[in-house]
Amino acid sequence: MSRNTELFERANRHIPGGVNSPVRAFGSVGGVPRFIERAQGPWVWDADQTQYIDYVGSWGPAILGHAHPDVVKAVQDSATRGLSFGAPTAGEIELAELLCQLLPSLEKVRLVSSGTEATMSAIRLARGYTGRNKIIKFEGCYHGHADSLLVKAGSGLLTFGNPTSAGVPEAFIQDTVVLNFNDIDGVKAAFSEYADQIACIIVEPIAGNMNLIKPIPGFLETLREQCTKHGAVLIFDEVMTGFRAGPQGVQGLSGITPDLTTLAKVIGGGMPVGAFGGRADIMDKIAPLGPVYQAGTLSGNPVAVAAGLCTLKLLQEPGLYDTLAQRTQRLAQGLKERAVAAGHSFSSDSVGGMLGYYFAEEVPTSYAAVSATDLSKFNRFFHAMLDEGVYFAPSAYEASFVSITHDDEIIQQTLDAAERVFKAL
Ligand code: HOZ
Repeated sequence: MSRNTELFERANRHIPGGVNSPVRAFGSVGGVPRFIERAQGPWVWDADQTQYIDYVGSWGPAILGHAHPDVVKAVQDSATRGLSFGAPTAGEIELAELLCQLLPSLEKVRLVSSGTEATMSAIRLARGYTGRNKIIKFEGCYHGHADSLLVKAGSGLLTFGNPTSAGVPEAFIQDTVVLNFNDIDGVKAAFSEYADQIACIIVEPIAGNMNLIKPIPGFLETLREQCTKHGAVLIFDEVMTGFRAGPQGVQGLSGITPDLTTLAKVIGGGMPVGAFGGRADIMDKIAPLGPVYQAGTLSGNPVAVAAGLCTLKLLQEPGLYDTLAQRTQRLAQGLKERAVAAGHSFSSDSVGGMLGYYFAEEVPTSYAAVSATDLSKFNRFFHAMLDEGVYFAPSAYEASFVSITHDDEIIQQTLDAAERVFKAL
């Protein structure tokens, strides 16, 4: 029996589904999840010592490649000075200053420990600031697992076919208005209907939790315009795209300024850090300044902050994002060429270091369109690539991630493997 199988059987005895986060269970692609023992640069090794080119990258944080020596050293140095104090540290100020400097829409920012905490807190803040209850979210966007956001949500919920979670009382979601991603008219209609009841729109400005789905021209502009017109707060959930889609996330690429932004993943460099920030007049409603409560013992944890700071500083190397985007684009384009040459309906897309590929003629622009792609072919492709030593995201509803250590040779190896797989599929 393989060591991965042995570990999965053992895990299932005491961990529900054998995993601590659902998509990891390989539930939709089938088979045994790989238990990772170590990682370096673009590589991961599983419990059977099989080596893979990794395109999960911890779902985004490993943008510099796994175990970057400077990041590891920053963590080690910080850990020797103590793991957690439950009191403020200078490192938190430095990270907050850097985030505000890098993202002009942030005037103030609060650090938390995960993306879920960031989005949950941003929603509460938007409601507290506006004194309104309704929120708008989009089908297939995933904003973590806070109750009011688990309606028609992406990521693991789509992967397992239950877009709305059980255990969420109707009362908790009666104020969540769910619209179709990229449905400009739907947004306008919702504001016509609910006008001054809407506290906020929360959106992944490029969705990364129903595979990679970009906004159509005018969509983000409409969100901005409607929120401004009706006094609602526009929240860009850049947990996935922040410092990943580009140096200033989607807000930098689109030129659209949200009122609040949620961040996680890259800003922790692989350690648990999240953040929400934005306009000072809104952020000042947070306790201890204002009436909206939010707290956390491990918020701004010094070791996690050290990893995040080091990562963000390294990302400032001139040209890094251009190189990352070019390589990711080459991968996306190369996959498409090889798939089409082998006779498959296939499309692909990329932004910065995020990759999407779809067994469908056209790049999807909505949850419905992603669901209409050939999911069973995706699953067969995923496993055949795994056998070739390439570890893509184990769900057609997730984006894949490229790091700066995925150099031209690694991309070529991936494309060579994909060519063999497409021919045999
Ligand atoms: N929800 C994450 C991807 N969109 C997966 C988290 C994990 O399994 O680590």
